[in-house]
Amino acid sequence: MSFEIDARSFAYRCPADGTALLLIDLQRDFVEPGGFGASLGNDVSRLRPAIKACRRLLETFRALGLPVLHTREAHRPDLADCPPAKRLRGEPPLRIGDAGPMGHLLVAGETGTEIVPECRPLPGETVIDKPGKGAFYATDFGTHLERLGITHLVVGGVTTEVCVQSTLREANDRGYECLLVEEATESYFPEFKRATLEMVRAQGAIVGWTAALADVLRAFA
Ligand code: C5J
Repeated sequence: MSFEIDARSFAYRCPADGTALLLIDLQRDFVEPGGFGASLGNDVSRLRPAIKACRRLLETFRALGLPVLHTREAHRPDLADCPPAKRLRGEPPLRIGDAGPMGHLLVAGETGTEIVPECRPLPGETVIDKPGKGAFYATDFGTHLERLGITHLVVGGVTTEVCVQSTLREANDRGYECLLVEEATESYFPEFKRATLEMVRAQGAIVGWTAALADVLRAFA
């Protein structure tokens, strides 16, 4: 059995026994005031629409019994996995590891790295803490995909041009067929989201596919 999604730039086909939902970094640090995203000067309210769309995808995949994987951008409390170049860049009021209203920024186990309640993982769903922007770098994400027999990833999360795009490119280079759900991803910069969607699907799906949420839900109904 397989699903066919009316995607851009052309149809996306994925097998029922090889497709997973991947939700990237839907953690409080990026979508709530006082977190890492806000410390960089961003309007975090811009990301909220993606949460609702990701929730719809979660409900659909869970109802079908298809695998769901979540990532969080989260460092070890001792920051041993945070390169100084990442921590010290720029002049933010709070840096990675500094104490803020939701605990130490981008540190595993702190309130800020909790996934938002709407998309909270269920027992049995894989959760990957990643120190980089891409989900494969310095994690066992690839091992989990192999264990689950995954070849196709339906993707949502934040932010579009940073962790989502990095992960799509890493996955594409490893041979995964990826579809990014347009309403299920957001950027602090609308023009970056638009450009990312276009560059992903350009040149005959050079990185992957994009599709409207309604078309994805219809295909899985
Ligand atoms: C960022 C992410 N934007 N999850 N991380 O720093 O996209």
